[in-house]
Amino acid sequence: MLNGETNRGARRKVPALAAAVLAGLVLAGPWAGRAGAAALELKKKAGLYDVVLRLDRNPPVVGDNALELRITDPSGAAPSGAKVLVNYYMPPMPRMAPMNYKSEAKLKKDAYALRMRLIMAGPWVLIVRITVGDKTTSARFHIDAL
Ligand SMILES: [Cu+2]
Repeated sequence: MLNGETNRGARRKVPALAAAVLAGLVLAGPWAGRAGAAALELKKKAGLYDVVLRLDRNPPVVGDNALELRITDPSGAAPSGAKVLVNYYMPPMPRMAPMNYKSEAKLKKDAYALRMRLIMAGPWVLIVRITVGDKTTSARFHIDAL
């Protein structure tokens, strides 16, 4: 009796579980790309390197933006011992004090991370300088902060 009830209960749970798994697949499937749209992702070349820039805010905002840079060489590997400097600035505007900042992005797991504080809405230029050994290459990105 108790077993029967348990089994019936288990049988009843199967469709619910299947539905949950399907919902999970749907969420991880086409919708995952949609969730990813919450971040801004841009891709550029710096010499031979592919640089993928990712900002947690899309559009970028006035204030703090978490910046991540994924750098790979033509074989798909991350360069070892790279120093990554980010120079971000607003193109000069009339009656605007120069807004030009430099900061080193620090390697965290597989990406170089930096908290970037944008103090004004409008266009910003990001120059990512990658130094490996005595060689420096750079990539330039354009973003608009709201
Ligand atoms: Cu400005």
